[in-house]
Amino acid sequence: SEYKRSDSSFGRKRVKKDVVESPYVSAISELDGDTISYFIKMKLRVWCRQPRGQWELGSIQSTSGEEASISLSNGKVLKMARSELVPANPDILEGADDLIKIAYLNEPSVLHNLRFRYSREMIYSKAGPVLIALNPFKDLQIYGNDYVSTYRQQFVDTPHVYGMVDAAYNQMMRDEVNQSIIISGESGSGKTETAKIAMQYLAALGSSSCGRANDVLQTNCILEAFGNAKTSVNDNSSRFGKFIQIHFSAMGKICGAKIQTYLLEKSRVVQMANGERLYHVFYQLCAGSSSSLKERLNLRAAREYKYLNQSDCMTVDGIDDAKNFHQLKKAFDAVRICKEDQDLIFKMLAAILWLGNISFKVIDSGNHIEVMSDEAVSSAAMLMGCSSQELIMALSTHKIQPGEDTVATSLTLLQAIETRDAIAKFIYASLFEWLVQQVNKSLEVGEKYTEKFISILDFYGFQSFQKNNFEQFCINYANERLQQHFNRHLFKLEQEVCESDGIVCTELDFEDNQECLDLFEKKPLSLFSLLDEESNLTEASDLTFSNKLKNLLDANHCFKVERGGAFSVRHYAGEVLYDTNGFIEKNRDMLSSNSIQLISSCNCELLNLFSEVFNQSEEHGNSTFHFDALYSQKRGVGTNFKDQLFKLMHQLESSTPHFIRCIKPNTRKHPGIYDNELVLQQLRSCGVLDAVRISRAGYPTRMNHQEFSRRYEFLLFGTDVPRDPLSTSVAVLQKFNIPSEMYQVGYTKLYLRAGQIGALEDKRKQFLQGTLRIQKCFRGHQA
Ligand code: AD9
Ligand code: MG
Repeated sequence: SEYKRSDSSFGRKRVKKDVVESPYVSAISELDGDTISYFIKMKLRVWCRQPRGQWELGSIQSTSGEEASISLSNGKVLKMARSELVPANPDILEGADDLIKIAYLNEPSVLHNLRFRYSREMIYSKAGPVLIALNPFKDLQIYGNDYVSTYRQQFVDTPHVYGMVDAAYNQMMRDEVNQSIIISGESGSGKTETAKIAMQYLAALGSSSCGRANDVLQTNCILEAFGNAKTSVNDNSSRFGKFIQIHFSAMGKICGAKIQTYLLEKSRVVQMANGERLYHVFYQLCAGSSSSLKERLNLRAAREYKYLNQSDCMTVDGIDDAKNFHQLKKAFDAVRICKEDQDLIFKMLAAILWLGNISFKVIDSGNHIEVMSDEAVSSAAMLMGCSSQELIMALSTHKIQPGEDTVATSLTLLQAIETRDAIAKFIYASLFEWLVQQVNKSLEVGEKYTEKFISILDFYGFQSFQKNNFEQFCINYANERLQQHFNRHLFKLEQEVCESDGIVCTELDFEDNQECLDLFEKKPLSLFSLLDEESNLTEASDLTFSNKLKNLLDANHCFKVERGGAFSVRHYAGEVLYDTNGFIEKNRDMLSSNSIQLISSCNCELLNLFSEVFNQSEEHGNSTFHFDALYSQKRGVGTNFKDQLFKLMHQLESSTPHFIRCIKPNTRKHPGIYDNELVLQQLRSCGVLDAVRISRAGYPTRMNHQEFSRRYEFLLFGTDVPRDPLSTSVAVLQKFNIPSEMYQVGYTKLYLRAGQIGALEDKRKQFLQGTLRIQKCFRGHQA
């Protein structure tokens, strides 16, 4: 999973006048001639870029032309180009809990600051209004009841998920406005854990005698069993996006919840990469079911199922499948899924496992197949509620209808395998959807009880691998939408801060990604609409689709045709190359008419329920594509997802957002390791650096008047010190001739341009040193 990135801003519209030139570094961070001489004079530290991109601390000794001589902290002296140097921050800012407080905002300083904190187990930091969470990869003693009450009573204000959720809860109660907590980050960065920590805090605040809070927490166990799996990156990777609304009563107690899921990875029901697993629930069922359940399902050990044993990974360190199965059953009980329904659910899972064991014999010199009539067929048929013969027919033949007569032809090996796997995927995906519905029914709240809600979004982060498919295409589109929401919100927030503090807002530059969004969704010529158009043509293939894109989308600046039917999109987080292979098939998500017939005729309550979707699609002509009877203008998976996302955005937009960005400090899942490059690339793709830039554009340093006057008041020594902190702040600035364009005075805070606080700190140091000298001298004199 190689990350590629592109720093150019090609294809993005600038919507406001440029104030800060460089996208990631505030202008003042570059060392111009004046700053360099100042740094030499004051022996201040600078960051020096090393040949392989790392940064080292040093100080400038001298300069000649474009070259500077630097002494590194290890004693070495280097000659370096000036352009390879950026200023480091004064000591007092080291480990600042909010990146906004850093005077010189450049990449090495941000990275150093987070690293400094991470090495001291301070995994949470702020970037203005955004909470950054670095994955500790170990249990830290910073959660639980004691911490809940500490944050609830606001004894501390150090950054923490609890603090952010507490603020959201208070705002909901005070302003009666719905809140949302939007968590993003790449796989394994800690989104799901963070979401659970947030839910635990809410459950602690909002629990009441009805026990609803606990039921809401129990839903995690169910969704993780069915929607999470071990991947090469994360042992408990969520293979779906999740949006949960937690409803509160007027008294602030949890009274219900509603869950919406997105883009379940269907392919993981039948295949996975080596070293990975299918969904946890399959292993839980095999490891934890009682002997009577095993008997009813004709269940074997996990290693006897082909879907499961195609990977060499059956168990995961630290995951106890049998124990989790018992917890799953308890969670089912908690959300009132009755024993009969639980039995049906397990039956469906066992049916899928047995389907996977069905094998085929090639006959007719390789052109056709026969289904091996064995235990796998009889077990799968028994569990699905059909006869072995019916199942065999569906898996081996294909009906075509020339005129009135139905003719059945035998399938090829590949078609038979695809048909079998498509049935398994269909059953699982329908089961997942149905389960979410059951959970929602159980946690539903009557309108008269629910007042407001806090929702939590745990969605796949931006993905860019060497090969990107339809899944990445949908996921990155969603991230593009979320990014726009993020930018617009921060931008608005910054303006509100300025207005409420009575200062003039700096004109901000932020890169709007509307053109990229248009590429995906603006009809008639958008990626999604063209994909649907093509999916509706019987003769379509991935190649005809990519040709269509080439001819029709060339004008969009975010789009580029690549070789071999591929195309690339300029996303906010970099350019991504998409391989159109499989786009049409995945968008259609079709099932053969034989399979549809089989599922509809099974004597199984759940399968009958699942098959209702086919009737709907015939009636409305808009749900699923069919193998051999394509209706005109059906909506594909892509368009359905787009519509789902529109609804989600609408909900997010009508609530007050709070953003948490999860960062994975290393790919080895080890505590204590901090990989600069990996962190930097995530900070870029989740927009944290942009967030800091927006929040501090123009006037990065903000200090309230009390804080400022307390620290610098003594510099007014010998003059009349004003009585109120605001006037004291102004007097200090004037005494040191800080030019008026370098600051703004707000009602509550002072807003300083970058570098100014550093200059004042130096004055303070000089003054203190001077005082110390006088004192020493005085003592010496006395002695
Ligand atoms: V994925 O996109 O679903 O593959 P997530 O959800 O971002 O991913 P997850 O929350 O599952 O990552 O975290 C991965 C692992 O990191 C967890 O299983 C924990 O072992 C570890 N982790 C994450 N956050 C914390 C934490 N706050 N404290 C301790 C953590 N461990
Ligand atoms: Mg997750």
